[in-house]
Amino acid sequence: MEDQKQLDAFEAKIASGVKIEPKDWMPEAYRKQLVRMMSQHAHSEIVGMLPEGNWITRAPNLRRKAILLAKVQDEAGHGLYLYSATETLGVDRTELLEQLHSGKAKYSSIFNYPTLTWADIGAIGWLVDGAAIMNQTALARGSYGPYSRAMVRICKEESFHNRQGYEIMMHLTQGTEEQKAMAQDALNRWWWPSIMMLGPSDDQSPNSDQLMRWKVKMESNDAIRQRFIDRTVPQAEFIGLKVPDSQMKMNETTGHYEHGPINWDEFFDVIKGNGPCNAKRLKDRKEADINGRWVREAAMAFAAKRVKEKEVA
Ligand code: FAQ
Repeated sequence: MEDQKQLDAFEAKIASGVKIEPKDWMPEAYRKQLVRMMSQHAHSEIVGMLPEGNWITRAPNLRRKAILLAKVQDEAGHGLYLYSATETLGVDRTELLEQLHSGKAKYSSIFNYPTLTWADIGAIGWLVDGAAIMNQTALARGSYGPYSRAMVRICKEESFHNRQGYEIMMHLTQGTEEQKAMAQDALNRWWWPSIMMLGPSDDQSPNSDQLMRWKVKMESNDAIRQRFIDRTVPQAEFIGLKVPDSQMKMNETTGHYEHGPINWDEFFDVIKGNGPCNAKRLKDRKEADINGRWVREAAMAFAAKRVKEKEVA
């Protein structure tokens, strides 16, 4: 009986737009859903550093290199906020990282595709950050305080990422025929995975109902996907590129684009671990964890030394 009362009060709070904070009562299912979604998001940020990190040494000039370095560093920062926000739910990040490294935890499907040319870096900023922002501006209005607040800052940084990606693509499409072809090829390879990264269609999305009822997710996967398509197709046309979907057309009555069928078999295969780069991403992530251990240990030793010094003073 007490639980029902607590649940009603919790749901009334959400309905009136008051944020849920870490020490507030929450149903176990709400906590579990948040840990699942926020940790998958945190993992996506740090695995997402890998395909772009691959191009830092090969960026075409110093300006591009500095921008890409800053972007990849931002993704590490996003991971940090998100692991910290997840820890407010009583879970330890070491445990979450173990789940990632053992292959138990999911991270975004999109990062299991290779970055073959410099144009892929443009396509990631334009399409992947573009899709992520479309999703995350909605999540910034969500019910769990620490997650929604993390989204505000992350979205601001990702808006910059998105523009730098589009600017790379624009620059390439104004270049030689080869550069234009490189930009189109990147769009061809990244378009469908970017559409898919927004999650399975609503009829195959088991978590959406509960998450939307508790305002963790504010909109369905398909609704966000439609908005992303409506915004991105004209951007492609503006720089002389074409999305690789022969059925894409504007429906003048609804004012929305209609797209061809999405290959959901490919999506489910990638999230099961069978995408082109799943094994490499996991291997590189585990190596980064091992190689970074001494830095974490040194930082902890330094922090302990500072505490001791303060105690003496
Ligand atoms: N990849 O019931 P739903 C970024 C799983 S950040 C892998 O619809 P939900 C920044 C899902 O977990 C990108 N798995 O799930 C950046 C579930 O499995 P489970 C990440 C996926 O949670 C840019 C099952 O399918 N963003 O890109 C994916 O209601 C550039 C059924 O699905 C976030 O994580 C997928 N794409 O909706 C970094 C945002 N989609 O756990 C570097 C937060 C679904 O039951 C460079 N997350 N699954 O075993 C969300 O908004 C949601 O979790 C969705 C999925 C929309 C991703």
